[in-house]
Amino acid sequence: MAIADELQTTIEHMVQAGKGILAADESQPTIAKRFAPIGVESTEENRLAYRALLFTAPGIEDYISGVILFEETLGQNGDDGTPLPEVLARRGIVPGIKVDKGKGPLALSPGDLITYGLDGLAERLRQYKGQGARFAKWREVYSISERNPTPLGISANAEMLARYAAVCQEQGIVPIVEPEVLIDGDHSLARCAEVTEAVQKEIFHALHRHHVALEHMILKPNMVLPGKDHPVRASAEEIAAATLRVFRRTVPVAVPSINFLSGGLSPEEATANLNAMNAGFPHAPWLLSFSYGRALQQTVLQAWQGKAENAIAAQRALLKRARLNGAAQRGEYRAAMEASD
Ligand code: 5MM
Repeated sequence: MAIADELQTTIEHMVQAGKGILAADESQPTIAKRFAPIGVESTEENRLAYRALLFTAPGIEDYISGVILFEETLGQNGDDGTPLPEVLARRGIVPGIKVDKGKGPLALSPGDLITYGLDGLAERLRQYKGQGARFAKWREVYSISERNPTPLGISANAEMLARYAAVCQEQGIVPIVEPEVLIDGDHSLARCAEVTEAVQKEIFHALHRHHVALEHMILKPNMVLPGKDHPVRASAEEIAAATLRVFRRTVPVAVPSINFLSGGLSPEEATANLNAMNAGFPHAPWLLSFSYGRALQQTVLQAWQGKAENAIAAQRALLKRARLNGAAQRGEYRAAMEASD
């Protein structure tokens, strides 16, 4: 199949009304942090048990079109020996892979961060594709302070995202481009809007420079929110309006889907904010959906507690959040739905 056809097929499977993406690509330090509060040690066996539970949850394929995996998971097998990517693919869920190698300081630019992992990326993608991955994800992270992100931080991160996306498309892998402006800090919603707008503008300039086909990528950004220590909270409607104002100004309509990250919001807030976007702006030119990690998994971890006998309750918790976010994608979520199983 020609590469453009391959990319288009993957996009059509991933971008569907009422569906979103499950981010289950926690790196080893992050999954250890998620397991710690429930007293589960992050061993290979426990990570496999937990992720196999997620991927086999009955009914999630009605609301989840793709799952982002960590490299270790891509090579693991379920109980019957079926590779986990195949377990997902058989259910009509597209397996993807996080390909960045984490972040660190941007040299000579205090407060700015940069993500590593471009060296050897084409070879790694060929291997991941052989293991079943059809899309990839790369995350750049921006902290807000009075001076950050700096113009250099914004341009260096955009360049990384664009180079990654170009390598992915060359290999027939759909890139998820994830720029996360962090919620940490006491900045206002207006400051988050200003930074997010600058970040998005630079990214789309860079994608254009690197010949990335916008039709064959997915954007995974933060919502526009006040910092978590800001004294004034914003309603879901205010967040939706501020978020869409920024994305209408910056994201070309050729991009098929914007799948938001949850970024430390509670599961209910993440769902309500997505719903407010779809209910308030039904004619947005892109699908507005989710690619949540914590907001889909928090209740699952609480139900599971590392015990096999809790697996069914944990799977039900995942199905519930997937269903409610599927409803939010259609603008049909109501807070009263939280009371149902
Ligand atoms: C699931 O967490 C992902 C991996 O993070 P690390 O590489 O830091 O372990 C993360 O990239 C995630 O895909 C996004 O941040 C969205 O997750 P949230 O929890 O913000 O919805």
